[in-house]
Amino acid sequence: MRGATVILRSGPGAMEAWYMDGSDGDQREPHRRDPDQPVSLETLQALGVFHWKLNADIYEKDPELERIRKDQGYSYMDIITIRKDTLPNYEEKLKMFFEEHLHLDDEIRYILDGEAYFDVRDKEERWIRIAMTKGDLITLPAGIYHRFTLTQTNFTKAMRLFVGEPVWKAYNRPADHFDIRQKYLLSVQSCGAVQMDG
Ligand code: KMT
Ligand code: NI
Repeated sequence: MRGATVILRSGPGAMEAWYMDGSDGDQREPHRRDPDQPVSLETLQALGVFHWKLNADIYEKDPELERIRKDQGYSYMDIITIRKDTLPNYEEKLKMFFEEHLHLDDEIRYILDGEAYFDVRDKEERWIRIAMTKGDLITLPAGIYHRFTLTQTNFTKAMRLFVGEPVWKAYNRPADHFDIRQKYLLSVQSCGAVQMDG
């Protein structure tokens, strides 16, 4: 059961998320609204987005990570370092990652170093920016529209996890004809939780 082991955290050190302003300009900037409009972990959960905070310093033999991988069936993992001098076709890949897209499977990423933003669409199509720093593990459900960018530090090292043989194929929006997209929409509709920060 995916949500069963989620630990809700608040206060300093918690993963932060906020509604984005609509401005153009550098995708690596925070794009917070003025005044700031934070988004809670509960709101993210209602969208099917789950989060764990782990100790990335011990990722190579972390019993908590092992337990999550076992519980969730994340049999596959690799590590991607996104930085100009280490990633082949860096510019092209970053451009691709920032195109609004979905996958037919969950996207699971664990930030081992550096930082990154994952943007997800909420039910009203607004962009929520999720600020990921070292130790944040996130799961985006299959069928959710999202995108990825580096921050102004231009560096992240991330573990990619997957259930079984990985499929990285991204379908750029519009991709509403996929069953998984319709299934996703139904799954968020049935969550009738009251949102305090929407
Ligand atoms: C995706 O599909 O959005 C990505 O793989 C993002 C980059 S991996 C840290
Ligand atoms: Ni993706």
